Amino acid sequence: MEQTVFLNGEYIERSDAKVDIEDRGYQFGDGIYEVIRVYEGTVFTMSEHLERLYKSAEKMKLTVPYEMEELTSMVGRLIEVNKVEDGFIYMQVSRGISPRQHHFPGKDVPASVIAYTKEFKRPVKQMSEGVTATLVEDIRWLRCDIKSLNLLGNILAKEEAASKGDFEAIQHRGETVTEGSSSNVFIVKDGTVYTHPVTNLILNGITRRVIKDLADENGVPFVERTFTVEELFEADEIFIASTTSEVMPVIKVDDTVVGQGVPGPVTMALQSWFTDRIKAACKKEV
Ligand code: DCS
Repeated sequence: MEQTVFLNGEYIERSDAKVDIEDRGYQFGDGIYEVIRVYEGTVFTMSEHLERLYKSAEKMKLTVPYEMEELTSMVGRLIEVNKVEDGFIYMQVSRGISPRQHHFPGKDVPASVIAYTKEFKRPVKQMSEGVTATLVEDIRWLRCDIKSLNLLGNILAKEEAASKGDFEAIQHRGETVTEGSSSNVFIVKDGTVYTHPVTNLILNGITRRVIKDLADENGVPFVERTFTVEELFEADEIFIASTTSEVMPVIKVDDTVVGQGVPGPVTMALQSWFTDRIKAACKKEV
């Protein structure tokens, strides 16, 4: 059966959803997006994602033409009609359709909003076995806090990793490790978790926030400070985190084996508390 998608206020079939060639999202990547997880038909951390969407919009002087409640009910409706069990919602807002010119179109041009759902299973095998990563120079712009559609830097990084058979690219600016191409990066040293502080150089990940919360709740020291490439290679454990990867152990970076070469105890504890958090969220909604 065809999937229903949301396109500027209408719920239509996927194959009927057409985007104008002068949409600024298409021509400039002039827009923002969110990926929101669904577990057992329940949306996970939805308000956090929507709040970040509004924040990204504000930072790029874009007006989202819907209120939070409207986006919330739109998400609910898409999940219902598409009968999403385990999957995600992709939502995108661009600066609308207007003849190509770099400066903003007039205020009368409304933003384009699209959303669709996809089935997606939790990556349980990779979560239990761990994945490998490639270290790459972070060549992105200086506003990585905005969840921009402009992902060329991230794409080139991910492609470099993928071409080597690795799951993720861990990026660094000079000596400092920033984040993955589509995830945040954490190291564990002597029982303490370290991750890049929330600045313009990383995306303030929602999964990162849940992990910080879980670490605090369970008495695991969690330190938000930059760490170096050298510290990365000397870490006891490394993991990455995102909406789709959850708490994902990294067991090798380039040719360097991390710790014992298997997912470490702190990573696995966080992963298991994360699963409990998902289960609790699902139960609450029923
Ligand atoms: N950093 C970057 C550059 C990301 O693209 C993402 C998520 C994260 C960190 C982690 O953020 P969340 O925990 O809020 O997901 N990227 C999304 C994406 O593009 N696909 O899946 C998640």
